Amino acid sequence: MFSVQCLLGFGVGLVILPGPIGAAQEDFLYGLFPSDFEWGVSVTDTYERQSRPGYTEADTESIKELGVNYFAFSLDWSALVKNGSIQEDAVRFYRNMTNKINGRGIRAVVTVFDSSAFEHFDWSMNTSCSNAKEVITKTATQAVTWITLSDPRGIALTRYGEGTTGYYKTIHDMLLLHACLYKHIKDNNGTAGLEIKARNFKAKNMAKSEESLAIERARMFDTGLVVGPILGSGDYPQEVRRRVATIQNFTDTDKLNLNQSADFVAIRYNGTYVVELDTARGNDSGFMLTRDISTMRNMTMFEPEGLRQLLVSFASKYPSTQLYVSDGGVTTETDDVRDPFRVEWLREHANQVLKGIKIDGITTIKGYFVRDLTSPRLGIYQNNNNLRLKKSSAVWYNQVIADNGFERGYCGPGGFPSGRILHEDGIYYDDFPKDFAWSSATSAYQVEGGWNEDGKGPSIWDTHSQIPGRVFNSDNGNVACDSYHKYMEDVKIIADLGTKYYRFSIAWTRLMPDGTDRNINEAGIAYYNQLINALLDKGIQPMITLYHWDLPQYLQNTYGGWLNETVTEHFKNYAKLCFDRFGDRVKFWITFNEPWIVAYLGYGVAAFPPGHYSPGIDVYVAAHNIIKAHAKAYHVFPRKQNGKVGITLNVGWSEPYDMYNPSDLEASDRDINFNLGWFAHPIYVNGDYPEVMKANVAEKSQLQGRQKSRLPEFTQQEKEYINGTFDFLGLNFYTSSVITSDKKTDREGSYDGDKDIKGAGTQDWIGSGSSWLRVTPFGLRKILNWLKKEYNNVPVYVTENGVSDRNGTLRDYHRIHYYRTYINEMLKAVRLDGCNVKGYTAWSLMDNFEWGTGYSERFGLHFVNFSDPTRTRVPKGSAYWYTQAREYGRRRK
Ligand code: GBE
Repeated sequence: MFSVQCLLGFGVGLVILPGPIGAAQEDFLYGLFPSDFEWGVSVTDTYERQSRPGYTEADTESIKELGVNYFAFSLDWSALVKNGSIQEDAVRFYRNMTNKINGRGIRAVVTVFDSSAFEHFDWSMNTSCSNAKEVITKTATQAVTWITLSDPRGIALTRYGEGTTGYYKTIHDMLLLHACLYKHIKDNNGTAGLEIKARNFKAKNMAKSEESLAIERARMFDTGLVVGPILGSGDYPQEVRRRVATIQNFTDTDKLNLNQSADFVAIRYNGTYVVELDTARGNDSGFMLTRDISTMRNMTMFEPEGLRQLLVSFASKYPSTQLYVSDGGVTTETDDVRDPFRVEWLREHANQVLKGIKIDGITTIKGYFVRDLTSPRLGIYQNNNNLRLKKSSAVWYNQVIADNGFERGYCGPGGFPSGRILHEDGIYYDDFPKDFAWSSATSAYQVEGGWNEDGKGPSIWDTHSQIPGRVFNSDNGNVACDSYHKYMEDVKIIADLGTKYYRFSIAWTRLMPDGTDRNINEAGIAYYNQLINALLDKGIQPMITLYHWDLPQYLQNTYGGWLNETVTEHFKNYAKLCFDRFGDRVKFWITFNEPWIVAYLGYGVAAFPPGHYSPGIDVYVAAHNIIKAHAKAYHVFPRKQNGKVGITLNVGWSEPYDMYNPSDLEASDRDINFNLGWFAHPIYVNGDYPEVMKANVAEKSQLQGRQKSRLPEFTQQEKEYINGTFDFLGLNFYTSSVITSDKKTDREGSYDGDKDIKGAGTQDWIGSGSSWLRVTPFGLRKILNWLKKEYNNVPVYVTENGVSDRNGTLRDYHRIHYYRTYINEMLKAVRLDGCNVKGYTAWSLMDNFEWGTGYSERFGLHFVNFSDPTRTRVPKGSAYWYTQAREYGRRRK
């Protein structure tokens, strides 16, 4: 059962080497607990508190929300026994409470006598046992897992002081009490164990072999004293008997009752102490303990590795005893929901448990309990008159339970990690997978020009940008980079970059001048055939976007664009035409580029064409139809072509204002769900919008006096049709924002108001040539982790990422910095967090028409002079850098 490594260090032998924890000690262990592992939470509540109206209901609500299997509490004997007689109402209360907990599918773990139990009455072994037997029977023996005693050594210690005659006598009586209760519970087919507080020991001087003897002896006087008689022979360890002359004897019946009288032991780790032999003072145990103050943190001893050592030593002595680790938890200075030290405490201790199981092979560890649910300054919840608020430690625990262990990376809400994050800062050196798809991108309206040539019809962007003043400087895309004529130069600079992919979009109106299949324009088809073939000639695979915002003007005029479902049929026909004509050679298809921009800027706030202003209603209708159109295109794709079809969504990372404030974490998740989940959830999860979106819009619509939610609904049939319409997810990622929760109560109702969030500054992030774009490389790693978690690690292609400036300098060190740091964060996501990223696309191959800001913002790897009729493409420094980055990716391994 134990690895060789482990036996060397913590076997029953007396030589203690530092080896077993060794190298692994510094590292965090990611991984899962056994599938039947049990998670619990305990409370240290008085009867007075628990019996307040609504209190246990609030308890059960919280433990349900946490997802625990077990809920542990202890009996309060100050309420159970008064004037020597058992109080029936208190017994009834505990029975009801047990039923409530069981009713939630959670098992109650009840401690009969905790360390404070005997403060309340003058106890005797016999009365204590008979009282307890009665209460146990009445509480329903089998509905509960019983802990007979918690920390018997502690009870003795508080009363008499360690090592005194009274101390040993009390422990002796406690052991007999335990045996008495155990027998009763077993006679009634129940389950019972006991809880011990146990210290871990380390030698002051490892080199002195006699001090490793001291460690063994210290363990014997700590855990051995209590569990020896129970898990061993039925008697104290011999060494203890030899050294403590006054220790009492067990009768043969006692021994028989004690022997193996525990179905499990719950261990509460009580810190690591430094041991020195102390023969001079001639005390019983012959050793001396000191605290290791080097491990103090926040005035608390913090040495989680000691827990692992303790578990290893315990399991090697008692290899068949089932173990529960009951974390003692940590008290914080305030009861604030923000409790980073508690998170760190629990995370590091739980991780030692995982190491004990996975690395040391301790198969007897069955579960882990966190203390405490609601006690002020100790609980993982805040409790205000039964109003329960999760602290960040509860968010952490909830995540660990949900994952049944430690997933890599930013796996919790708002990117809150359950484990330690590897290489959060600095550059990480490794290479990308060999088949990683490097690419660069453009879109039709931004580069082609030739806006009315060879039979092309007008799109809403042609119309929009002809109107003076609509676009900055009244710029338009009539000529743009002139790629309609200069595509061979594009192919050349792509080939020079050395990327094996190139992403561009097709202008719908070049193939279908009015957007319908009434008239197919062969000249348009010929243009794209030439481009595709020229790329393939150079070994470059096309990634084609069908819709990069340039809706045929005719469809806008006739149907009102995406507000009318008929347009989805026309889109389907257009998609089918593209698949039929190009699909023999093109294997990578993106239906829509950034539908969020289309719906929000086009139909919500009217910043982009068609300039429709309906921020609370049509914004949702447009999105609804685009999702349907995407699904239709996916279904019409001829599978025999062996291509991939997906959608490209844009999202920023929503950084929680305060990582340790659960409401900010929720706000972050909500924001991302509203931005990206709006489209991704229907397609990648279940055919429907994210729950939080449905709930928020419905609730607000009602408050705004509407009969129906402003968010449209999909029919069951539509849900099934939409769900799963992807082969990959395309991600356009540029920047991040800091956000916090903000309950909105606007009268009219709007998409922005529906989110219940607000911005909270931009910290000191470096800016760019675009007002909305700040340099936040970490956000890419976090959003990739988010996609991994929410969408079942779907293959992700970064289909755009890049940065702008306003001077077009060829010495674009800022752009190299941007690409290096973002690409490195993506590398961390792939190599350290296990994110399924398949490709990366730089936006853009060259400076181009940047929509509302015309030619004033430049994103290119290549410079284009827009007042020069030749529109020569000149590589910037970043183009050379990108070539090399891609090369390194290939060469390193
Ligand atoms: C991508 O969108 C586009 O796919 C690509 O075509 C574009 O060139 C590239 O980004 C660079 O912008 O009135 O202030 O709300 C906001 C990324 C402008 C998302 C900024 C346009 C974010 C879309 C206009 N947005 N951008 S407003």
